[in-house]
Amino acid sequence: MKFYVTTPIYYINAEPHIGHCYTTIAADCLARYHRIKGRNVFFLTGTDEHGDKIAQAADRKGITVEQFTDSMSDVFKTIWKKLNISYNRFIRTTEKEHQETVQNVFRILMDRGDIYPGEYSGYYCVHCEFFIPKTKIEQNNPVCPDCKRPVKVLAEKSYFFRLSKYEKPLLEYFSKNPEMIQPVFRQDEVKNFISQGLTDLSITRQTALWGIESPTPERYSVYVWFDALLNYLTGIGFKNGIPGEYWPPDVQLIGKDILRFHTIIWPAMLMALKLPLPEKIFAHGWWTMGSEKMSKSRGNIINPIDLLNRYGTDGFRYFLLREVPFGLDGEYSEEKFIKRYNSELVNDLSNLVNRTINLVEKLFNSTFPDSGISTQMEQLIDDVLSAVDLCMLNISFTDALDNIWKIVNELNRLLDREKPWNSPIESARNTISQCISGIYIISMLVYPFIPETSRRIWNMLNIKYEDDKIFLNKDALRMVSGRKSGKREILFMRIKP
Ligand code: ME8
Repeated sequence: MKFYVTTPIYYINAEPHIGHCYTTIAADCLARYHRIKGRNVFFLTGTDEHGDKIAQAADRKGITVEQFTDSMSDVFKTIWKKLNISYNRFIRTTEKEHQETVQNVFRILMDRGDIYPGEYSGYYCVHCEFFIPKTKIEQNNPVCPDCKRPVKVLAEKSYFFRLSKYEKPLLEYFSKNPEMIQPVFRQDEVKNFISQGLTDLSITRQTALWGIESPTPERYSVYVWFDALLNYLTGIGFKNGIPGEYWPPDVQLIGKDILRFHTIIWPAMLMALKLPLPEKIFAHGWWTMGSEKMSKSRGNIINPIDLLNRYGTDGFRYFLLREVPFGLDGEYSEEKFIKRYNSELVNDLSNLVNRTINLVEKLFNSTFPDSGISTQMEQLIDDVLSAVDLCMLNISFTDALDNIWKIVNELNRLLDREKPWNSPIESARNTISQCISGIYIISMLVYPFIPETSRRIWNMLNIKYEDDKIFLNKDALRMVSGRKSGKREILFMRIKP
């Protein structure tokens, strides 16, 4: 079974911040989960490199736009490496293959009459890359209704995508497929917007500084969003109108800021191309700082590299996935970060593993005892495995981790209650066996969230896994018993608040 997951492709006018890391880590977590469930996963991310604001950013640095886009896409790749992001492809919209897709799609839709020439008259916000109709702008104060920046006045010949034609088909599709837009509370916003009427979309710019050329005699620049959305097709090898084996996407993760692009323009483009629509588009909330959206332009961002250097990749991944229910907004503070890190990673997980391996060394000459697993523990593991599966299908990372922590907490309670360091050896053997089996399952279950930590636990359990041979499988419990333990290490050290 295949699983195709995507993130937005990020603008490269500035460096990534926590918000970009959030979507990408979430997609990585899904990709890793579905891989260990044995699915054929394709995980696509990348960078959105066209548009005036990119050209202007290069200009400000005094380098060519090619030099700028090369160096900035490397900045993104470097941070994804530090964050252990296991993408299958990193796509750049400046790649030749992508330009071909965009021009190819443009031609197909023109041949079908879904793209036609006309004239655009209205406003354009370079920052939001958005055409704004005259009715949405106050004449004496022409600023973007979203970002409040001054807008450009446009009156130019342009090609249009016949978006209005898809008003009814989109509404019909959403009522027949209520699972597509997630979380469900976002659906009304989209449906209401469509019901107010869709106008055809200008998809070329005569005066844009930097973009893909339209395959028309005038050679305009293709509108950045029309270009960017098509990355999801190029990324999996779209050729001559055929998208290949991974189509359609199983999950497309986005932030709520770009919901309408992904749930109106994008599905309408796919309908025009006569391609199946994505199974699920999930719009998560925003990380805020002092109640304002964290954003490059507001300058209220947390530099992820600082956090990574201080607390490590897995602490960072864990916090982002655990702190806020996926779909809602969340306010970032270092205090919250440290609190969660110390209580859940240090006190619960790290201590459990350290205590257990320490007892294996002391009581069992560093050899894992092997008295099987109790029916109660097996029941708990079974329950957690099914609960986590459901959470991951529903993209509910917090609930998945809550469930995994049921095993962590149960094992800590077991150790506190049974005190194996102080009990007859047979009883200690039984307690430690439960702990080892439980820790093994925990190490598999946390792998999508904190993969480096799983590797460190596997080292202590003396198990070696190749990346493509990790399977979430309860039967593998038996492989631990009878082995020598590996070198013990502390997984997470307490942070002083
Ligand atoms: O919109 N909290 O790129 P972009 C949570 N290139 N997530 C955030 C966030 C925040 N404060 N800030 C950003 C674009 N994000 C287009 C996309 S796709 C075909 C083209 C995340 O660099 C979130 O995923 O502005 C959001 O949707 C995305 O970054 C916007 O990134």
